[in-house]
Amino acid sequence: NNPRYEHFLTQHRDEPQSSFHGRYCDSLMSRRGLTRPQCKEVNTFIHDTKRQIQGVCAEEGVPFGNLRRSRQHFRVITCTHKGGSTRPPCEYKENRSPRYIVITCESGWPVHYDESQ
Ligand code: T3P
Repeated sequence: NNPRYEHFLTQHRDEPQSSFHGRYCDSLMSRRGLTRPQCKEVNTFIHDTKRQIQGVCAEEGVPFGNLRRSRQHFRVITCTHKGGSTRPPCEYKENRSPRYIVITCESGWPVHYDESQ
């Protein structure tokens, strides 16, 4: 229905959390097409239901400038490119601490991930 929302889910939702035997970011960033033609620098994956994520655009979120910040922590993994070559294969470090998510909503649909806090 909403292509920007579908794109958001492809880039930012991984539920249930994939298991890649220790190479979570390197594997999932590649599988989701985020390492071609260049290694994307930073990308966060949210481990939760579509309903919970979309809720941030409604009562589960609060205004944060023009964006929405979640009221509660989400289980997220943020992948940050380790540096070196920007060409694949891409190596990432992982931050697994639960954090607030900050997103852009469009007509009640998440369409852009801004940051985690
Ligand atoms: P996109 O707009 O494709 O969702 O900010 C630039 C990109 O980095 C943006 O991509 C979102 C992504 N990003 C994360 O996914 N997590 C983060 O914590 C930060 C800072 C950026």
